[in-house]
Amino acid sequence: ANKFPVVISTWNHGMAANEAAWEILAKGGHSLDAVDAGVRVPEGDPNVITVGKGGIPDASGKVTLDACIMDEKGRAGSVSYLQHIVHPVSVARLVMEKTPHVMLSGKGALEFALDNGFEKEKLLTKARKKEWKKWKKDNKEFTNNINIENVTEDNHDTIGMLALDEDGRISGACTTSGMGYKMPGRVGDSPIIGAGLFVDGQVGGATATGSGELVMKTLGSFLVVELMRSGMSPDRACEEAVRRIAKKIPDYQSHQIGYIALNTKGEYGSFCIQPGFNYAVKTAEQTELIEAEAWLK
Ligand code: SD4
Repeated sequence: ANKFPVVISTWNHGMAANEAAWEILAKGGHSLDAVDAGVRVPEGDPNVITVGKGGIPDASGKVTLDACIMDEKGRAGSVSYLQHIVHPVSVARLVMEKTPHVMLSGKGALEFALDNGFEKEKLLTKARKKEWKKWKKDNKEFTNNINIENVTEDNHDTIGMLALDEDGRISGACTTSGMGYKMPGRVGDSPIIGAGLFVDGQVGGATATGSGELVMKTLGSFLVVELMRSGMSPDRACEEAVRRIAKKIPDYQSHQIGYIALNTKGEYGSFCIQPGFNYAVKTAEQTELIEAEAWLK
């Protein structure tokens, strides 16, 4: 029996996102439409506090979004440091489909979005503004702290999603407001093709969540896909990419990274640094939240 369609995505909010993706996959739709629709759910949900609307702002109180998307043909689109737009993933998709480029950033990305019918919206909600004001009061001196306190509990909501449709086409998307209270101008791994997300139509896809700097330094998602190309299972490929971080990055123990991966046979897996990372899986028979195996026990 076919192990697909299948969709997987990071964290608890992946459950609702998978449902939206499944509506498209169940009808025989394209995985690209599925991941776009899927990750738009947390992007539009003000209670998901590190994706889209309602995301935690940077240290200066601005909500700046990073996102990317990739399909089975290896096409890719990305936006970084995008402000005022609720659905950066859909802007990234337009970059892929309507421009000769892969990535648009900042003001240019915003202008491109507005020119293409996206509306300017307020992304900083009252709740996030209140928390930010308190954070500012308590942290008069800004420390560029990207360690574990910033990526556990409430602040771990980057969504990365991978889907394999009925016709065996794989696509992926990744979208985030990034590390909470990040340095103004900081861009993480999520919009970087090969870091936060990578898809190869012949092999599979991978996506990352956690301290983006560690993922960028090891080009994690690309690494996971290349390991799967050489024959590793999704689980072991994710583990090996975490091992690479543990080998190369001295203070990795104070960070969380979670990888998820899906191959073109429909097999999926994950691995993380710290216990506590989970991901959502949806197939015709299965709707499940799975606890990832961790490097540190
Ligand atoms: C970033 N990787 O901006 C994102 C943040 C994240 O779970 O995934 N948090 O570095």
